[in-house]
Parts: sequence; C-alpha cells; structure tokens
Amino acid sequence: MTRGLFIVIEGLDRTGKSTQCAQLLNHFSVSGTNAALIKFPDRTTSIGQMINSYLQSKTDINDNAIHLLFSANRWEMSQNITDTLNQGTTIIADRYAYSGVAYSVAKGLDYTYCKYPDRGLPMPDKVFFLDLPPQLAQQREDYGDERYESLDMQTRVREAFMKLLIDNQYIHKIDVTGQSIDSVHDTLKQQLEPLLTQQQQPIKHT
Ligand code: DGP
Ligand code: NA
Ligand code: NA
Repeated sequence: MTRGLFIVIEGLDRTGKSTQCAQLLNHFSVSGTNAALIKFPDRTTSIGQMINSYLQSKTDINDNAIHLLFSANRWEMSQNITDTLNQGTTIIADRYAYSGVAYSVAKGLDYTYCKYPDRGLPMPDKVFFLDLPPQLAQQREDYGDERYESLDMQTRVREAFMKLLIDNQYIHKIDVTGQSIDSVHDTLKQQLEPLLTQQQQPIKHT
C-alpha cells in the first residue's frame, strides 16, 4: 500500500488556511482518497491548553518556553502523523513547524535556534504558504482576537516566512490577494497533481 501524502498549509493569521484545508479534505473525500485534517496548535491536549491560554492572553509565558511548547505540541502528534501516513491516509495540516519558526523569529528569537526543536519531525511532502498582505488580512472578520494578531507582529511574521521561503525552496508561495476561495483551491489541486500520481518515498524527517 502506498502511504498517504503529508500536505501543510501555512500563512499569516486570517489568510484562509482553514478554509482551504477544509476544501482539500472535501476534495480528497469525494475523489475516494482517505484523508485527515490536523491543526497546529492542537489546543485539545494539555500542552495545547497551555498554548491556548497563552494565545488568549490569559497567561504570560516566556518567549523561549512557549516556543518549546509549540514544538512539543507537534512532537506529541508526530507518531500519530507517521502511523496515519503509513496506513495510507493523506494528512492536511493547518500550520506546522514553519509557523513555529516564523512567529518566534518575529518576536526576536534567533532563527537557527528556532528551527532546532522541530528537527526530526515527519517531513511534509508539500508546503504551501498562502500569501496575503497583512494589511488585507487585518480587514478580515474577527481579526485581532488573539495575541499575535496585530499589524506590526504580522508584518514581522511575514518577513520571517519570506526568509523560510528562500531557505526552503520546497515551500510553495501562493499569492491569494484578490483570489476567490475556489481559485485558490484550484491552484492547490494543480500543485498537488504531480504528487498524487507518483509512488511515494518513505517518510522523511525535517
Ligand atoms: P491558529 O489557531 O491557526 O489561529 O494559530 C494560533 C496562533 O498561534 C496564530 O497567531 C499563529 C500562532 N502559532 C501557530 N503555531 C505557532 C508556533 O509554533 N509558534 C508560535 N510562536 N506561534 C504559533
Ligand atoms: Na489566529
Ligand atoms: Na494553528
């Protein structure tokens, strides 16, 4: 049996990631491909609850400590990701380790340091970065509810993502400015097409 694909959707806050993840999941299910959606941070675990409380500004946590908690939240899911892929199920992840680096670098933590805790996690087959200018994301509904949702922070997060894009050529940037949900979905499907037809190699690690 071929393993599932591991697809990651990244982007600033309010860029339509969750919508696109849901659309992809639907696309896979109608085409008869076993697929599952995961989301980081996973706020349901005990680590996830600490992260949730931090994001809602109910607690303050040291920048390095929260960086490690976000990473730990991915690690606690890693065996599940590997097993799911090996069972032949495709995984669509709403954020992953790239957010982990970008948001912490945006706060001033060292880039090389930020990448380290996530080293060894299951490696995605494809990473998409949905690119929308922070000024436009800011105009979207419910913007500003959580800790990182300020124009200043998001601008720095985007800069950090641009560095990640340069250093990791396999991250594919999609400019979603002025694009409809359907048109972004079509672009994603086109990009995934070549992966769907080729025999998958064993899961790599970051
Ligand atoms: P979301 O549930 O997708 O809205 O994400 C919650 C917020 O947490 C969002 O502002 C992005 C941020 N975030 C996601 N992953 C990480 C991470 O690994 N590290 C840090 N510092 N922030 C993250
Ligand atoms: Na958010
Ligand atoms: Na998230």
